[in-house]
Amino acid sequence: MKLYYAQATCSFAPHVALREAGLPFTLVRYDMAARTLEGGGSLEGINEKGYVPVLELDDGQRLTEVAVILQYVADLRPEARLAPPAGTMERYRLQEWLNFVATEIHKIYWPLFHDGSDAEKAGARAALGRRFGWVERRLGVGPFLMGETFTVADCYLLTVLNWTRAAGIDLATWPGLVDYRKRLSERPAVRAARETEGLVRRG
Ligand SMILES: N[C@@H](CCC(=O)N[C@@H](CS)C(=O)NCC(=O)O)C(=O)O
Repeated sequence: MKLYYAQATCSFAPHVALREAGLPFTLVRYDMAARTLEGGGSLEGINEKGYVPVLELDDGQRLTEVAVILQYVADLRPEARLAPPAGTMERYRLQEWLNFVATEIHKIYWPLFHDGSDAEKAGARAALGRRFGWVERRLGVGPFLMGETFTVADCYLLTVLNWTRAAGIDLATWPGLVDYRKRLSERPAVRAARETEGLVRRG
């Protein structure tokens, strides 16, 4: 399998999931600033929608959309317990989280990273703040979104929490989320993904 990714973007979530699952994969880097794809070609040539992540399967099929790629990866390695079995109520709970992170957090950042007006940026920060407060309450003292078990929903939430500083949001407002982010960042798969994407500060 091949994951098309861009540094520190939402593709970080499937990148971590692939490592958590212990699956073999290669990476192809998309440079968002230069709009170039490692090895040549264009991102649109890989995904007409023009964005990462794209997971290319060994038979050449390509899968897009973070929430779907995450579940696909989890289902390839059920013993890693990255998602409850399909058809169970717990699986719908996982999908509830994935959809929430995608539509109520991930996409709400848009004006903060794409030259939104000051009013749009303030609105986005306020909306994100309300959602972070709610997530913090839901997390309670449980280590992960689904309780005791780390799942692909955590891969996604961690990814979007990693953007707060760049978006001018002080995560310290939600100490529970600071702890959660720290806890997850210490996982070997997360460390390895950060290292590979060049996100580890040296010296
Ligand atoms: N709905 C898509 C959104 C993916 C998306 O927003 N990708 C961003 C990075 S987080 C991207 O590749 N942007 C390309 C660009 O801005 O050039 C998904 O869930 O996978």
